[in-house]
Amino acid sequence: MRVKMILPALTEATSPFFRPIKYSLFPPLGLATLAAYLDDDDEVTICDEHVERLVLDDEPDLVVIQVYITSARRSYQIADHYRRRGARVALGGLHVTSLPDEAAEHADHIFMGPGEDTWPQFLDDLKHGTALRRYASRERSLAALPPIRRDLIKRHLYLVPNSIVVSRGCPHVCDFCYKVAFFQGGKQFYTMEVDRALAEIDRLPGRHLYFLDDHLFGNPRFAEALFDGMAGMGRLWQAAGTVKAVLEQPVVMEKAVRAGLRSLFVGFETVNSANLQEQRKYQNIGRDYSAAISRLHDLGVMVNGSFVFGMDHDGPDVFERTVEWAVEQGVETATYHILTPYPDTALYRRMDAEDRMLHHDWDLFDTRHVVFKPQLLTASELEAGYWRAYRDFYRWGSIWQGASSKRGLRPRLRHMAYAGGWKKFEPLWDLLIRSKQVLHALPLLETILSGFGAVRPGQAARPAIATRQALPSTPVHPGP
Ligand code: B12
Ligand code: SF4
Repeated sequence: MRVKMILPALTEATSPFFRPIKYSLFPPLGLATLAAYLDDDDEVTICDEHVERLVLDDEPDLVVIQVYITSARRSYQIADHYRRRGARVALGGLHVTSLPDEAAEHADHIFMGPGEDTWPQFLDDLKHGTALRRYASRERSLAALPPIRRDLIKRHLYLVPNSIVVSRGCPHVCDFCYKVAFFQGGKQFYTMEVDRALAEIDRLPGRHLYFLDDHLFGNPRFAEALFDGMAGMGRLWQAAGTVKAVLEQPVVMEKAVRAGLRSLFVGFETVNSANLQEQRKYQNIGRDYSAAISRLHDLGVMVNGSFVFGMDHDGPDVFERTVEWAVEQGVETATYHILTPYPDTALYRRMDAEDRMLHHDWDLFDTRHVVFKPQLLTASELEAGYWRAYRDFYRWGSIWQGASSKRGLRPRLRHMAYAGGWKKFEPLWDLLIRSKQVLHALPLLETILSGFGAVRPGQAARPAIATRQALPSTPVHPGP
């Protein structure tokens, strides 16, 4: 069987004028995971439209498309095209799970939730001529996961080809997050077996890794065993975690650093605690954000702070307050989002019930546009404030001020290089992407930045850790 797997892109990612680096960061791991279940004699390709041109005049037997909300329109176009050409089309992913009826109009088969149980079942049904129109995931386990087909990934097109996920979901429940909707009907958080996770890490060449897990520290026992196993592997890695994990799991955190953790994406979301109550982000309420940041900095870990604007208690001063706070804390990189009610989340249901949704143009549900009526701000104030926050945080003056909060010249230079690297050199990134040389930037960055990265003994909690190299604090969603 000829199988074509596609990750369609939103328009801006394919623009001939400018391609933001964020779309060339990570390869399509979800599709490479599904490809692993195919037979050896199946002919399979993966096309990621963010980084390559999609050829549309071929004749695959089965087309598999991963649909995100912002790429839904493009995904449906491609699906309709291939169905007209006689191919069988399967759609799955986050947006299909949120709105299965919408997706079903463009597909022969749709899949809701993670694919590790439904996809092999479908392949088996297909062989027996009994494939269903809809599959909904119920059995949640990573125990029988075959090795991901990384051979299908065009590594040279990505800055961070070594992305990895060793768990699915998250133990928390936040109103604005896609997670509850995606994992409904089964376990909301589960991990690989530690040995399998270590084997997967071992398969990855080079030193650098990026864990894309929603919450790598969500199961402390698993995390501790994983980091113990990784100690001595000589890896340098980045991941996402919560304020709670930083403050309440000191031993796990130290083990993470010893295993190579160099930057952490932390969802602070808001500097306004009434908002946290409203969004049911209970794990952040009453936590000392500053203490978490100091703790990470003392360990030599850089912080990518993630913040959401537009919650009901946010007034016109929220942008300046948030930026000032992050700069004062010496946060290295910041990612801002406009609150976006994704369909089938608790937030969406509340906004819809209050008649506050402005439209359903999914292209604009990209966290950079206002798609609902904010409470204490107008939509244009919110959008303008969001862009201003980016400008203000990444001004040289702010970068300098953030760097000045560090002790010693090297940490300061490192801060300047990282923060500046993402936002001030965008034309250079664009050039590297166009010339398909982006992977070459990884060792280059490692080499340049490791000079700044060494923290002098005594400045970090553990000298053994402090003398190792550091990596850029690559944000998962590095800005607009
Ligand atoms: C890495 C990442 C990116 C990367 C690359 C994405 C990629 N190459 O896949 C980049 C930086 C480009 C990116 C961009 C954006 N992202 Co992003 N990203 C992620 C992140 C952190 C990890 C994705 C991942 O690899 N997961 C691991 C793999 C194994 O899981 P998976 O991809 O979901 O695949 C599984 C299932 O979905 C399912 N499946 C998927 N497709 C199909 C198809 C079939 C047929 C079947 C059977 C099953 C199936 O099976 C797979 C195996 O279980 C997620 C958060 C998360 N933890 O998932 C956010 C996330 C996907 N991003 C999100 C958003 C909002 C965006 C942006 C809009 C942000 C912005 N402001 O620009 C853009 C636009 C993306 C687009 N193209 O439309 C949201 C999506 C919300 C939604 N409802 O769609 C998420 C969930 C973050 C969040 N918490 O809100 N992102
Ligand atoms: S902690 Fe993060 S991943 Fe977990 S439910 Fe909240 S927003 Fe979603």
